[in-house]
Amino acid sequence: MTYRRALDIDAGVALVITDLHGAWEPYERLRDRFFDERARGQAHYFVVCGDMIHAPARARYADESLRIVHDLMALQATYGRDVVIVLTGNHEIPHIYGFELQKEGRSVSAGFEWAMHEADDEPSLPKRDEVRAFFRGLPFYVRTQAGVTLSHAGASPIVAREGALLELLDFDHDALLHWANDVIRTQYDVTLMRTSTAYLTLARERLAIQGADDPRLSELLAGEIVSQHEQFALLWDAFFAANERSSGRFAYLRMVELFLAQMTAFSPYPQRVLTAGHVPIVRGGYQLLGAQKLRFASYAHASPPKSGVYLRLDCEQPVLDADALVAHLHPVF
Ligand SMILES: [Mn+2]
Repeated sequence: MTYRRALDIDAGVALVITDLHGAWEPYERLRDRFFDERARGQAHYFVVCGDMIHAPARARYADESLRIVHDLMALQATYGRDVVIVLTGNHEIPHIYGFELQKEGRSVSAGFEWAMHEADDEPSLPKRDEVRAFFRGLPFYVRTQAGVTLSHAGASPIVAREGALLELLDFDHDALLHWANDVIRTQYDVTLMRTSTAYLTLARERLAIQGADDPRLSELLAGEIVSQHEQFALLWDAFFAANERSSGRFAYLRMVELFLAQMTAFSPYPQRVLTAGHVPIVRGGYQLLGAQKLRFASYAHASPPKSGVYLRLDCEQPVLDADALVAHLHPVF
């Protein structure tokens, strides 16, 4: 199967939000605002720029990650994937592959795996397999005639590698998972997994795998194997790098410039400005990085959270620099 990981929008207004990390209240507010505006013909696209899930360790709100995901899946089924647009964030990726994401020695991803396990017993809710398929199918970028590219994590070191962006633009999660499963089938002894207490314990803790007879038994191993593949390294660099915190400010601004130039080469319209969330903490809800990059935070990464903003983007009118987007940021609360 081939995927187009970049969507192109040539006209209409997009309401763009990012990094809700399981916070239901701002999600519901923004969703309802979009549908109000849509009913009046004032907005046409709801764009969720990834990291819908995983409340941070010291969050002052309940983690309703799976509820948000289920809601977005239902909205896409009703309105279409080209109206309710959801981009991949790095926090969604562990659940595609079955690896554990940790922060400060604590698992960030296990809670969501267990929530999916519990929802599997609830007939009215989407099953784990459907949630994983939803994540696998998500695009990575939206490009607009305005010249603004919407992303989760912004530019990354991949711009230094010849052909890497093109590879990312039709990235195939399924192929990578098939490869891992082939490796398991041909090189591993399944009975070892069944009889290893250490394996079963980890599989349970991290992925809610329910014992030796669980059909998902090999998923923990698959996640380990996938992480050794060079394609996975590309995904990791594109989604997990922390912008100027990883690379330094000067190098990062150069990456933004290269990223937009490379994207322009594969895009129907020149791309001049990049928006992203991903990196906390964003005082007052937004931050300009040079002339071409706008970082914003709708809730979880904003400091204070209630200073979070969303972007109301006219996808057609040319935007010449990141500063011009500031007038189109609006408070969530
Ligand atoms: Mn992120």
